[in-house]
Amino acid sequence: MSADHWWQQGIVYQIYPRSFQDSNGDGIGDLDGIRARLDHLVALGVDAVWISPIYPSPMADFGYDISDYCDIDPRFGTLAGFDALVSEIHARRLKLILDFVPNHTSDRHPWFMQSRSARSDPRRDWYLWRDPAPDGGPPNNWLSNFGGPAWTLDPATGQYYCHSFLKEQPDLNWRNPEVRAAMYEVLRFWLRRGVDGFRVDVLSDLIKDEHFRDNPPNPAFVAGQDPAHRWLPLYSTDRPEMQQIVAELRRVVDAFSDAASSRVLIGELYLPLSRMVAYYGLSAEGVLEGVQLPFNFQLIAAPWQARRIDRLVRDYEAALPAGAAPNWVLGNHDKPRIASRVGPQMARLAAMLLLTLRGTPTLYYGDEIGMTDVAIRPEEVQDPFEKRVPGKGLGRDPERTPMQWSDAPQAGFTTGTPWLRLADDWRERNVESQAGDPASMLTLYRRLIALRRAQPALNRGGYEALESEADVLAYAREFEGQRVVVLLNFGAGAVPLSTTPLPARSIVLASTDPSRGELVQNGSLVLAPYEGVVIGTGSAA
Ligand code: ISL
Ligand code: CA
Repeated sequence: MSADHWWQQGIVYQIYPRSFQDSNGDGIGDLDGIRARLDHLVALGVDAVWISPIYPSPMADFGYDISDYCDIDPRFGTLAGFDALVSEIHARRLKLILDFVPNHTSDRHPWFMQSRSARSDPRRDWYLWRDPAPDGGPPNNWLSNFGGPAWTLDPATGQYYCHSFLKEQPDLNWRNPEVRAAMYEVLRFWLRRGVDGFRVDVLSDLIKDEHFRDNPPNPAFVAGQDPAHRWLPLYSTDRPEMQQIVAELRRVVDAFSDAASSRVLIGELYLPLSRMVAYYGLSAEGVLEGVQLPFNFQLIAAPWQARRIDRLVRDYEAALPAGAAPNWVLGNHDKPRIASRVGPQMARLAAMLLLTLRGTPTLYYGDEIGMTDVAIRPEEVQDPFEKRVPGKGLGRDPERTPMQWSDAPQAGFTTGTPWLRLADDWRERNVESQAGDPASMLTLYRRLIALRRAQPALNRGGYEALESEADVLAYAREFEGQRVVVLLNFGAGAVPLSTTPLPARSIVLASTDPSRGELVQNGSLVLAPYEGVVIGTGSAA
C-alpha cells in the first residue's frame, strides 16, 4: 500500500465553529476566531482541520440546514475572511476539510422555495414530493431521525415532501441529474477556493427506494429508545444506487487532485461494518472508486473492554478491501464525549488507542483537554433534536459547549455571552493551564501525536494483533523492520506482563502514566491500572 497521501498519514481535527472561538463578542464562534487559534493546532501537531458547516443557514440545525451552498453565513464571517483562513491554514502546512451536506437543503433555500411554489415548477422534482396516502396521511412509514414522520404536508400544493431530519431540512432528489450537476458544482466552487476535501454528511441516505416502500419493523426495538429506530431503514438508507453516486462524487474531487495535493472525501456513515466498507467503492478491477475514508465510528459504540476492542479492530482490518485506508474516531458533535463515556483515566487510554492504531485518527475539539459532556438545563436547550425528542439523552448540546482556552472570563471563548453554557470546570481545565503541565491530557495528546509523527511504524506501519493477558489489549505496528508494541490495560488491576513479546532492547516511548520512566527491566513490565504504554527501541518523544 502506498501511504503517501496526507489524509493517510495525517491527523484530522474537527472544529464545531459555533463553539471554538468567538472574535466579535456575539457569543458565537466564527472564522476569524478559528484563524486566531491556529497556533493551538500547530502546537498540538494535527495535520488537517475539518470545520462543521459555515454556510448561510437559518440555523434550524445549526448550519446543517443550508440556504446557500456557495457563501459564508454572516455569523461566521465572509468569503474574503474564508479565503484569508484558507491561506493561513495552508501557510501552516495544514489542510482544510469542509462539511458538504448533500442530503438536504434548508427549506429557505431558493431551490426548495421554487420547488414548493407549484407542482408544475421546473424545480418540483429537485425534492421528494408524494401524494398523500388514501387516508390523507403521509405516503409511507418513514421516520425523521429527529422524531416524528419523515413527511410534511404542503397544504398549498396538496403533496407531502420528505425530510430525513427536520421539516426545515427537505431531502433533495438525487435521482434527478440536475440536482447532481448542481451539487457537483458546489464541490467545484470550494475546490477552486483551495479546500483540500470534504466530510460528506449522511452520505448513505442520498438515494431512497424508487417505490417508496414502507420500512420493516426493527425486531431489536425497545420502547423508550430513540423512536427513529422503530423501523429498519431498509428502503431509506444505503440503497444499491448509492455506489454510483459515490463514484461520481469521487471523480469530481479527483479532477482537482494532483501529485502535490490530493483532495479527500470522508463519508459520514452509521452502517454495519460490511456495509460501511462498501463505500470504499471497490470495483470489479480492484480499484477503489468511492470515498477514501468512510468514517469508522465503531469506537463510539464499543464496550470499553480489551477483548471487545481487540475483536473489533481485527474484524475491521479483515474487512478492509486491499489498499483501503483505515480510520478511527472517538467522538464528534453528535455523540457524547469520550471523557464522559469512559471516565477521565480511560480517556487517556483512549487517546493512546486512537493515536496508535493503523489509520487516520479524527479528533474532536476539546477532547485533547479532556472536556466532558455538560448538563444543559431544559430552559437552555438549543439542539432541535433534544427539543423534539426530550429527556432521552439524545440531545447534542452537552458535547458542543465552548472550547476552554484559559481562566480568563468565559474561558477566553468570547467577550460576550456564550451561545451555550461553559462547563463548570473551565477555570481548571483549559488549554493554558494544561500546556505547561507534564501530567495533563493536552501534554499526553501532544506527545502521542509527536511520537506518531516521529515513528514511521505508528503512522505507516502494518497492524499485528498480539495475544495478551487479563484486560490488556496488545498489538504491534511495524514498518521497514522497525517495530513498536502497544499495551493498553483496560482493567482496574496492575498487570505484570509475562507473555507479550517485547522488542529487543525495549524502552518505553510513551505512557499514559506521567510518572513512568523509559526503562523496561529484563524485557518485562508491570502495567499500572488503566495504563497504556508504547514500547519501542527508538528514543522517547
Ligand atoms: O441516525 C443516526 C445514527 O444512528 C444519526 O446519528 C444521524 O446519522 C446523524 O445524526 C447524522 O448527522 C449529521 O447530519 C445531521 C446533523 O444534524 C448532524 O449534526 C450531522 O452530523 C443532519 O444534517
Ligand atoms: Ca462571533
